[in-house]
Amino acid sequence: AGVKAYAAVDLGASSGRVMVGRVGPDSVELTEAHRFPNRPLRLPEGLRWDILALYGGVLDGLRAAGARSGGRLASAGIDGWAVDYGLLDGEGALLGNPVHYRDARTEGVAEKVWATVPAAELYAATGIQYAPFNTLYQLTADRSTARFALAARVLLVPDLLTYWLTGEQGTELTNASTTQLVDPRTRTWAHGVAGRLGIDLALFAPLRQPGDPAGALRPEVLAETGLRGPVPVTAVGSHDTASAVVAVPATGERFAYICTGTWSLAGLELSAPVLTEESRAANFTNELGLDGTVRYLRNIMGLWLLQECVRAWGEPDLGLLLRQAAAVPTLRSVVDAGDAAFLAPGRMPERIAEACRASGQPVPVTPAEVTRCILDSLALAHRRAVLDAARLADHPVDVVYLVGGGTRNALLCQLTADACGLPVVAGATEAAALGNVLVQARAQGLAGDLPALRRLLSRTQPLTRYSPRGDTGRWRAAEARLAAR
Ligand code: ADP
Ligand code: LRH
Repeated sequence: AGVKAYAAVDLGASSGRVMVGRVGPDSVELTEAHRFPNRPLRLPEGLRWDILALYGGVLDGLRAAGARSGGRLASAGIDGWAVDYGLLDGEGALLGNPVHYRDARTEGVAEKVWATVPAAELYAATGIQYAPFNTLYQLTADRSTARFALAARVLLVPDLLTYWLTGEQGTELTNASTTQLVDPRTRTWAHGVAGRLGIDLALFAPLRQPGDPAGALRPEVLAETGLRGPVPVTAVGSHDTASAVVAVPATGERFAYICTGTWSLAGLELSAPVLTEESRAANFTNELGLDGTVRYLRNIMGLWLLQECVRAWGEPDLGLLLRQAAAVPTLRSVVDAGDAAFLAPGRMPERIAEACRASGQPVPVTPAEVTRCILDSLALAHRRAVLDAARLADHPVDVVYLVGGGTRNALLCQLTADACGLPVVAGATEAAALGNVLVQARAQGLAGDLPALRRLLSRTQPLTRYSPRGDTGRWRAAEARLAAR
């Protein structure tokens, strides 16, 4: 009784998917309606997202979601990767393909920004960790382009797709926080920073909170997807990581989480930002979450390292590769999985080998050895992020929750438990979609604060537990080795 169907669109850097969530007071069921590749394209002008192909995937997915729900959806919501945006002209037409955050155009831009607003002041005002692709730096790089001169609006990628589905424009708060133009204390635009940098905040549509209405599917969209209207669209935590953190099946307060997919986002949920200089030096970010929360976390390069190697090796079977990697001895060599040197695509096995050689460690040669080096390095980076976050925020941690596609990698889950010296609970592989549907369900009347939503998940979702093996001494030593370099 009281069970309704919701469509969650989740756009990851490696694939987009549309999931159907059926949610009631005591049940949550998620099934995949449609998955489509997200294939960035290298054009003469640089690396670009194929945004129209993604929109096509969203429409196909909504049609498939409708087919699974008798043509009736209680609502739909979109989340996706952070920081990137489309520019619209005065008539609302898209000006070119959105630039990919791995594009090289932001090289050297941060230094120019810091000449006007020093990095320390930027952090104190926005709480966002340095990454070359933060929207602030992308907009700064964009400002000298011909298309920017025509731009009347900036829409972050999930907001852009929401606009195409509904005809209504807004800027959802959790993703807005990744622009580095939001003050995490007031949870609204950082006018001071924007003003000093000459960024016109009127380019952004008004802020929306997760749970706010975001319009309804346009008649053309209903016709194309075969859905019966009206279908309201809900602003969810439109940053995929914000939605994934909603779906962490925690039952207490002393937990850390790691969202593992293309990226690993590892940290804590807090009620207030940590804006100290020590926190900045440790490269922790304060992104905004549901219900007034702060996502205090570190961005780690994540399974991107493995994806790029697998691509270079001609897409071998991942299951076999991971079984072979499990047989390689632990911690022979590690690289810094937080290093921005691994951001750009291409030559990944070589770049990892070079990093090992340069630091005087054994050079991994076979795909199994390289894979093991990546997974050990990721587990070590997870350890450092969890322990650093706990220390910097003065927040004890007894358990680490893993969610996202990386939970399908049992070796990574086990190594993370070993490295952290803490029990690991692996939850949903499609955590972002799960958090997305819960926020929609709540907007449609499901009762519950964030802890209650999480308890609902802990009762209804399959969880896998990993206990730490052996002593953490070896991981501590590897951590010290890496820090010494
Ligand atoms: P994103 O949302 O960033 O696109 P996902 O959360 O979907 O990423 O995670 C994708 C990653 O999950 C892949 O790079 C891969 O390493 C891992 N993964 C997916 N399926 C499997 C599997 N069957 N076994 C092991 N790892 C997997
Ligand atoms: C993960 C993610 C992450 C961002 C990165 C650009 O998909 O949204 O939180 O930092 O993409």
